[in-house]
Amino acid sequence: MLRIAIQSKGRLNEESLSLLQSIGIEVDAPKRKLLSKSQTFPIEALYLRDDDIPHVVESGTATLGIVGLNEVEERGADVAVISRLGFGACRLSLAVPKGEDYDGIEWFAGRRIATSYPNILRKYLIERGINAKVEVITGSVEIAPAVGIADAIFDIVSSGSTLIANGLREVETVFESEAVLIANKSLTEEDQAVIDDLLFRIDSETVSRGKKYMLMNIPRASLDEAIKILPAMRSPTVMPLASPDWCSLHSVIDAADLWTKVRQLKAIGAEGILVMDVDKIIL
Ligand code: PRT
Ligand code: ZN
Repeated sequence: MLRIAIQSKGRLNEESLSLLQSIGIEVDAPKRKLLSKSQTFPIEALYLRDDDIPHVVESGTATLGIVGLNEVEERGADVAVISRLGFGACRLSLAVPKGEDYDGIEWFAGRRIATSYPNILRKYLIERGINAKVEVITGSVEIAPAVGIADAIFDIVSSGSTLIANGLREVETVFESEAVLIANKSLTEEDQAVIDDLLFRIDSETVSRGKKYMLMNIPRASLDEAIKILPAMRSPTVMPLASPDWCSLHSVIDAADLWTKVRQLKAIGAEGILVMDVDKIIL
């Protein structure tokens, strides 16, 4: 039975569990239980605070963990990052009060920077030869300049609205993060086989995320142009229709491109366009 550490509550909890569910692994949500065995896969979930996950995986108490890459980096955990999971995206950035005349990284020399990520920040400052004072605070870092604890902050940003609400301006992006799957570095053969299966399933899930299946009727005369608009995994599927002047074209596209593609295809005569969700893509 392989153990996977998952955040017990907080931003990554729900998406970690729904990722497992989407690849056929059902585990009970963390109510009162710290551990929950899956009935559908040889795995058990261990629910923890995200701060503890890198160390628990490094020590082998859990073989796997789902956690923000920022936590792995900050704690300097000696674990293997085996997959980027495509959710929990954020960045660690430096921000200054918006009225400041910021003219580059030198601005921080001699200033106080509040953060909950002192290790990543110190490394960044040392690499650039900036001598600043790092003030470690946990929680509500964004209010530090307003209350006079610091001149600037180094914190997690996703939409940026928290910075704006606190009169701060993001000036340097230091570290890009997302949720990752981490593994202990010494694995048994049996663990490795289970992990290979898990990674295969996760890859299929990540590939199909944000994809749409699209089919339409297209005049034969426009087929070459349509194929240029719709680059599929290999190339689009073309099927004949009863009328020899028309064919049916099928392809998988990024959902983000949908309306641009629809406009281009309509312009070359596409009709009866059908768009469907993609559940899984097994490459
Ligand atoms: O209780 P536990 O210790 O487990 O959780 P936690 O409170 O330490 O962490 P949690 O649940 O807040 O975040 C877990 C992980 O989610 C982080 O380590 C990041 O990897 C990731 N993540 C993604 C974020 C954000 N986006 C995010 N926006 N973590 C925090 N934030 C904060 C941000 O600092 C700001 O204060 O959310 C606020 C809103 O951000 P904006 O920019 O959208 O306004
Ligand atoms: Zn935490």
